[in-house]
Amino acid sequence: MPKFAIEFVPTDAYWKVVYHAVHAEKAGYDYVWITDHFNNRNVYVLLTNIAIYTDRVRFGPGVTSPYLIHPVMTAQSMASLSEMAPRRVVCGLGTGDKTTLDLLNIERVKPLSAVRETVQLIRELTVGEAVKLEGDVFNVAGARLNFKVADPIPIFIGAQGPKMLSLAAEIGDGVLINASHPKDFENAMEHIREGVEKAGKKMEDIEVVAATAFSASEDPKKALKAATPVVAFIVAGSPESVLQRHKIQIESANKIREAIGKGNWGDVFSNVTPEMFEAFSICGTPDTCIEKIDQLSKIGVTLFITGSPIGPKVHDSINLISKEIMPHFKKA
Ligand code: F42
Repeated sequence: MPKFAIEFVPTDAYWKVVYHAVHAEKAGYDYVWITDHFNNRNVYVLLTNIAIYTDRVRFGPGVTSPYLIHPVMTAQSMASLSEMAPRRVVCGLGTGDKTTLDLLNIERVKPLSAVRETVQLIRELTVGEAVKLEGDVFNVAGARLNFKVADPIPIFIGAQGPKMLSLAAEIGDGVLINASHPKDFENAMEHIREGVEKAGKKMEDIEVVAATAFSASEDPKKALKAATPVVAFIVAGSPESVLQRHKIQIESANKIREAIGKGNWGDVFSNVTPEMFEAFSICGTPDTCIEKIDQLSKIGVTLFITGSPIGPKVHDSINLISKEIMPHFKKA
């Protein structure tokens, strides 16, 4: 029976996102994730407010990049949040979207080493240890926080490539996979199992998290319309191997990429095909969504993120998910 999370991309004013986060807690969600991109609202401003205005839901950055924010600062921020909301914070890490990091000319050098070293720094610093690290990416001569958390903070790692999926399962408490289709999870599970075995863990020791593009509405046309921009950007950012897995023509993806480059949004949206919705989103009526979530949980997904756009109207879709979709899984 999967747990439910909701993910907000803070493109709206912080108070709107916090309002939806409080509503999501009341609606029965188990987690709230806030994405972290330098050009949106600051993730820790959001998370601090969520710590203040909620009292049960677990929450965290999903995901923050060590190339943008040094791991010791993430350790400091997460430990400070944990002091505000003991046993409720979860740290989501990832290498960072290439598209956004390219704007800053930040290259993701040795991404596997960077993530491994970041996890080590955060785990050791937040429990009050003095840390020395001469890594491939990070060098820390001797750092220690002047405070520590009562309980270790779980670390979930965003991963899509095979090696990162395996590493995330090996060293993380959860693997966050940006995908919505069973084919992508069948592919991911092979690498996740490999990482779990390497660490001598069992599959039930980690959360397998589906970070989906999600849009629920009683009116399937409205659900599709809301999901169109998100699917267009996923297609544009998808590697060839993923497009091929879903039999999506590279030419169709390139048409969307070119239209995005020109800012020709009419062309962007008109080039999104039904196969693209099928491959890169879960959208439609509650029954359609239930069927797809069911498929993913049968493959091994244990935590299901209803990601952007969530639906045509966020508030109404949170209510719809809470009343029509979650109960199907809570009673199972
Ligand atoms: N990115 C953001 O910037 N902000 C977000 O809020 C965010 C949310 C999010 C949620 C879920 C999720 O799955 C991803 C999310 N992302 C977000 C994207 C994430 O940050 C990454 O961009 C995304 O996961 C894609 O990266 P990846 O996991 O596939 O890793 C990349 C870097 C990759 O190339 N991985 C390869 C692989 O096989 O896994 C590694 C290739 C490689 O470089 N290997 C070298 C080697 O020699 O093997 C490395 C050697 C070394 O030492 O590192």
